[in-house]
Amino acid sequence: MSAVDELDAALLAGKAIPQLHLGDVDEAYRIQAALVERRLNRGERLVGIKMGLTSKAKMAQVGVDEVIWGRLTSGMRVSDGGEVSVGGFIHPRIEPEVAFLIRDGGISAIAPALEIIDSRYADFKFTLPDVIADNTSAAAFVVGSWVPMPSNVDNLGVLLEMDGAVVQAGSTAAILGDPRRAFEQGVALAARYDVDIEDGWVFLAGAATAAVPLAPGAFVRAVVEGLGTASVKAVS
Ligand code: OOG
Ligand code: MG
Repeated sequence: MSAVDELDAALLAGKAIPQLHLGDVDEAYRIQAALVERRLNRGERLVGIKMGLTSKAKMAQVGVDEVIWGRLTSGMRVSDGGEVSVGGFIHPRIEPEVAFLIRDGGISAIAPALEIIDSRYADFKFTLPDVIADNTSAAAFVVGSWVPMPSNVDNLGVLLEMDGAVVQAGSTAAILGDPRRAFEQGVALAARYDVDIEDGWVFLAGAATAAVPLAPGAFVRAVVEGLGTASVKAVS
């Protein structure tokens, strides 16, 4: 089986595979593109891009210390305050993010967000090219209400709450010093890999804190100072 076949089978079956030990980043992005193409052929649409490992907390959690990017599809989007079915995932984790709304190649609004990641590799063990090929562990995401860009977004408090208790706390400063830097890098990376960013796309800047395991029954909320909240209920 090819890497694309293996990763797609793991996604569809909700069953982990051993890490692939891929060695080349450009090859890994080609695998990612082909893997996401399978989802598009099954009726999904591209709705945005996501950055990963833009904070030290995330880099430390998975032992990879380079910024990565992945593709977001319509099938991953969960409405704010809605339910996400996690039964088909392997070992889902959830993390607080900020999202940008893209218009004319720039940022037109910002929102608190949640990302659910679910590495298709056993124990979340992967090399940099492995995680890139696996579409940067993307599984689902929630975007809160869009609000106008404040003049500064480089030090907003970020909380991740589970069933009302704070389980992670951080700041948008953790995201490359300023999440707008993640946007700039993401736009540059997308151009390098021939991705045409479209109006209305969502841009996830990367988690500000480490991710936490997500089990059915949990109610999770991201709170970003001055922006509001994004929430989701995990169901089986
Ligand atoms: C890789 C995905 C990282 C983020 O926000 O840093 C990511 C992983 O942690 O499995 O989405
Ligand atoms: Mg993320």
